[in-house]
Amino acid sequence: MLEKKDIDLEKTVLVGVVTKNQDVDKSNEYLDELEFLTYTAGGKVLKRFTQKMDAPNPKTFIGTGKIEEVRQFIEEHQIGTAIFDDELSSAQERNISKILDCKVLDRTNLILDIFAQRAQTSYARTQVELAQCEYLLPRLKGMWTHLERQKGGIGMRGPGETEIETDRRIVRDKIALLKAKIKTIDKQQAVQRGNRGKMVRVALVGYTNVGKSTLMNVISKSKVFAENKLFATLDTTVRKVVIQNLPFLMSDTVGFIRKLPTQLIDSFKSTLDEVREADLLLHIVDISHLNFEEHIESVNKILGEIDCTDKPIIMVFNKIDAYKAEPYDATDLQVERTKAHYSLQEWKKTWMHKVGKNALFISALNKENLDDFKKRVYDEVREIHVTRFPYNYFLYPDYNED
Ligand SMILES: Nc1nc2c(ncn2[C@@H]2O[C@H](COP(=O)(O)OP(=O)(O)OP(=O)(O)O)[C@@H](O)[C@H]2O)c(=O)[nH]1
Ligand SMILES: [Mg+2]
Repeated sequence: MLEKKDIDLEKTVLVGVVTKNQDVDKSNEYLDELEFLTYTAGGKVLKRFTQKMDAPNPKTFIGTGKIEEVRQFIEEHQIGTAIFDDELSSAQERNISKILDCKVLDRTNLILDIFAQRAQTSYARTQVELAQCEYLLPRLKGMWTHLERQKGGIGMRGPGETEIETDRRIVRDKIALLKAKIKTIDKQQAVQRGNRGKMVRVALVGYTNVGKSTLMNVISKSKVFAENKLFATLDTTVRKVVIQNLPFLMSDTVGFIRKLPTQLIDSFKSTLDEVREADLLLHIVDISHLNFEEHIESVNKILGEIDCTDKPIIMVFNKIDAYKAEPYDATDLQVERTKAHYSLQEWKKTWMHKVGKNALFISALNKENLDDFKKRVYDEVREIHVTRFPYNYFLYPDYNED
């Protein structure tokens, strides 16, 4: 029997491309992630379409034959939404929705929509709304010309133009308003952060769904919302944590994702201040995810964009309980041994080689290796702490295992 939950899910199809820089496997991995995003947003995927192409079609993104194939499927299965993995121009979006006769979204739309659904506090809502307006503004012109054409020429030309302008002005005014609102809250938050004194600040960063909130809960015995969907956390939570007798602040914040819309990075700047002002970053990685190395790159790219690359970083590889290497048969000459066949031990070696003691392997869920984790964080925080309060040095002895 179908659960009610399943019936409520919106029916969707996904569309992606295979290009020179994106082979079939990569394209599939990206579509896996897009499917997870769709599920998080409240949709279920009935079919995926991919097309091999050198460059996207400027009018319809994919080729005319392919789009007809998608159209037929959509008509047959009464699908409400088609989701494209890549960003569509406003012209493409318009053309495609005309042909497919359904809602057309791209990856950015989808992420913005999830953020909008998930925003709990008025602060998060304001930031998401700002990102949505920023996304909308350059697309407004196209939307109106579309309507204009539908309504026909005479009498529409003048007012049409004016309407674009009025509409733009409304959105621009809204943007100004939202920015002012954010500024006010920022001031309050800066004061709050100032009140925390000189305590050492540690920020958990990482790709979405890697277990940041779970780890935060385990370490600080708090209750931050964690679940197996993307972007469970949008606001930043800060907790005081004490390891041995050394107190410091730990923050859990919004997760990153490949191609995080720039509008979101911009409007979440203040949420990300917690990361920017941190003394130490713990970069949490889901090692059980097939693409974890690419996730690390995406996170590093975003850390670069928010000027955080010069901070000390500890790499924390989480979910070791769920790590499975692909089975490797040494006698099979057809299959070359790759990283997918690495054992956990080999990954440890690789990363210890890269960053030395700043690579930890844990399971936040099963509380595995948490002592190693605590010890490493303790040592690092103590080092920062005693440079800040040299007279406190005697207070903090070496980490005591029991
Ligand atoms: N198997 C396994 N699952 C884990 C582990 N840690 C967290 N999880 C699961 O991973 C999922 C995501 O955990 P969260 O703590 O919400 O992840 P997050 O990084 O805070 O995610 P966002 O807030 O969405 O960015 C949840 O279903 C957790 O139960 C772990 O060590 N092992
Ligand atoms: Mg979280």
